[in-house]
Amino acid sequence: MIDVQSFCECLKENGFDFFAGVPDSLLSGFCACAGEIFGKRFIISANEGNAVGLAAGHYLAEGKAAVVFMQNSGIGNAVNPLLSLADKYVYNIPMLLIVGWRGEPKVKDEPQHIAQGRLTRELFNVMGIENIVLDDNYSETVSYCAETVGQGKRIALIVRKNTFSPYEYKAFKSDFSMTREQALEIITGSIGERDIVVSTTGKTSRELYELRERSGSGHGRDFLTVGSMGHASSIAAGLSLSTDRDVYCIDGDGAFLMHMGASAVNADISGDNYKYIIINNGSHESVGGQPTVGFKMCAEEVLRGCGFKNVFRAESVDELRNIIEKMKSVGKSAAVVYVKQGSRNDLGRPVMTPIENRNALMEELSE
Ligand SMILES: Cc1ncc(C[n+]2csc(CCOP(=O)(O)OP(=O)(O)O)c2C)c(N)n1
Repeated sequence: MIDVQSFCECLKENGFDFFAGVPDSLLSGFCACAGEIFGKRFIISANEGNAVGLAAGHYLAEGKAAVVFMQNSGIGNAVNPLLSLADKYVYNIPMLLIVGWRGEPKVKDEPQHIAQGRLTRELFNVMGIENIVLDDNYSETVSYCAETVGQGKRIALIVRKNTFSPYEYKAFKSDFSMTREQALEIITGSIGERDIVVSTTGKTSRELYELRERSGSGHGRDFLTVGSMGHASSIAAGLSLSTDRDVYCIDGDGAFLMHMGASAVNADISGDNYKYIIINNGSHESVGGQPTVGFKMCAEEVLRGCGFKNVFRAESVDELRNIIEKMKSVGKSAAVVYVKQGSRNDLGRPVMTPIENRNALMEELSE
């Protein structure tokens, strides 16, 4: 196991002092520690492609390679700027990529990580980006990376599960009273019995799954967006166009930010049965609690600007109950629910497969 503090110091000694990326649970110790050491030069970007953009801007201004960090799920978001901006046939921007390897072959992981894990190194290979699996011998590896970026190239460090030591994240604490799970309980308990719920990536979907198990209400009206972070809102919008049932998307602030443009299109195309709810905890809580800009911006104003005429805000249990009643009657609407960070330590994972989930929902919708 690599001590994250020594690893961050090693990066610094080798000239890496600017970071941009989207956090990952395998990188949570690294993100916590690097955030503390590098302060404003450690940026949590809205998506992984934006991180490549930030790294390019940094290189243009300082002539130095930045570090771009991500979970391997985010490679897809980064491919376009890696190939059409940073590639040697375009602007040839050097950078060091640090990539969490979910779904590593032969390591047990969730279905949404399997293909991505199997293809991770191959994807870098076809992009012409040298990639090395990080091991305890990191000091030599980091100086090799410094040499490589010094030659104007891109190089990736692939990080296995349990590579980095844990590092206590000095998370900010918000004063909101509800937890995400309480909010979910209220929402699912207040909406109509036939309504469909599309939930976002991470613990939201895991909590929704457990809530349905506890209440015995079945999973047939839920679509758990276990992967493809940032796309739950579009899945819900697409679905809502061909059903007369109300369709609730329960999103996270990190996921909303990742593909924020989708909200403008979804507000435009959807009908009165589309109900969009962001549960805003100001962080990427599912992967370690790294901050988003969720509390620095006004998501309600953004949603209004996107074309939702009815936008609500809730900070307490009573307010949430109230706004769900309003959402049921006003037609197309959106809401931002402010919650504190945190989740149960004993939170499980769905035992139903994604295909079973898909089939149950499609059967329900055909009734
Ligand atoms: C494209 C992509 N990047 C990163 C991840 C890793 N990831 C899974 S859940 C999550 C955090 C989601 O944050 P938010 O939407 O705010 O929900 P919260 O966990 O706070 O409830 C991240 C970064 C991912 N699954 N996909």
